[in-house]
Amino acid sequence: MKKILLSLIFLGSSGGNLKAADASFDQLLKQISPDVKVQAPAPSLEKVSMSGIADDGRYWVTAVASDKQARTRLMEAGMDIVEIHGSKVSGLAHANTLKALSAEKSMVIESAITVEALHAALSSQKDFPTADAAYHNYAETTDLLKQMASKNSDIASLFSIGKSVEGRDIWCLRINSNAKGTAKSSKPGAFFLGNMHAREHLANEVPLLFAAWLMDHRNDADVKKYISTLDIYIVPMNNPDGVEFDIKTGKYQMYRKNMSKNSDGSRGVDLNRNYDSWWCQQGASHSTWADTYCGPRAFSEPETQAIKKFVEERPNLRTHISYHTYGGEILYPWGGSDDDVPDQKDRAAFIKLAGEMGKLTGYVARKSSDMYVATGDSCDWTYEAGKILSFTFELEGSGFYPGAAIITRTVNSNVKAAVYLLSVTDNPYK
Ligand code: 0X9
Ligand code: ZN
Repeated sequence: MKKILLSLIFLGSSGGNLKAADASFDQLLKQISPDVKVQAPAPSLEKVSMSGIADDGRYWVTAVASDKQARTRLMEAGMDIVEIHGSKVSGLAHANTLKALSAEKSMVIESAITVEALHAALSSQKDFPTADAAYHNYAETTDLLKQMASKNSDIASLFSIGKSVEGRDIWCLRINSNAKGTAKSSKPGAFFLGNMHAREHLANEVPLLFAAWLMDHRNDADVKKYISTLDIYIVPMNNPDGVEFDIKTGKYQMYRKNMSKNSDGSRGVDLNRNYDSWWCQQGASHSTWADTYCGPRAFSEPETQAIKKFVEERPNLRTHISYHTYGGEILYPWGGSDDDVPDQKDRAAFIKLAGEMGKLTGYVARKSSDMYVATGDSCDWTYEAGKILSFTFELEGSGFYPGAAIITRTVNSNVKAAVYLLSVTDNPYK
């Protein structure tokens, strides 16, 4: 029974891949429709206390136990056998049990690693819970972006805007009929950014599948025009380390921040409090353990530095959406101040554009600080530093883990809003 349980755990992450390697936008959406038969949820390795942080004095032990009696003996000695492989068994044993076992000559311990190390070893094999397998993890997001770039190499290119704390590339798909990679362009630019908060997985799906939609519809008259007249950038996953941490046990961790190691050993900085726009003055915390920790200084994090550099190197950017979840809102600056932006022309454009995109999505348009004042906000910074008309989308849904069925409708309505933004990017004030 236990043996079967563990086999299922290992199969759970690789089996039933719903994302074909060369799927089109329509196929991708079909695959994630609610009708898709989802496998029974993979059992979680509760026994190993897979919280990702637990180190409770237990070890993952492999011991020699050639028959039932030997296994019984091990269990009596306190070992929790989880897996049986011929004459060997693996499972959990507390340090005190291990001490007792090694003192007994008849018991042969082959290896013993801490639960933390086991967690690290297993982490590469874990993924979204099976019911949410339609969501793209980092490797799947990377694969899909690479595939789009290679299949459409005349109009699309992929490059990394920098690396995360743990060294993952932060990928950017660029769509532009002549300029590729990091080559400069003077065409008006639109910048779509997703998933800076780890647990907001829908905020990766929307820009990622918007890219897939653009590739599939590249010959539609309007899309064709945008591809040849605009410089379009899509960075769907700004916080890949946080995303992977949130899903790697197969059970969501409700994790928000990046994976920086703070000086006191706690983890993470809130990337949406780390920008240099009234940094850490309101609605942000100096406490390292807080979910709204602003970091030791503005732009202390590689994930925000990458965006800073990206924006500063592209003065042609005119419009921007940063995708978050949840609540169904379209927010415009300021988020860090109760004031309105001083430029009346910009203010009018913010209200007009947010209102139009609100009609297409059903989201409520309002000034960001009307939700709450929070400084260090990315969209305040992109607006102030680059004069980019910047919007925070809080995608629909009533929780951070709304299930896979929400993806299709959210992507469809957001494709409309994103296309609208492209339609005004040449002159957002018209
Ligand atoms: O608090 C945030 O960073 C955003 N909400 S979320 O639930 N996705 O974390 C809202 C950002 C809006 N900006 C400001 N109010 N400054
Ligand atoms: Zn967010």
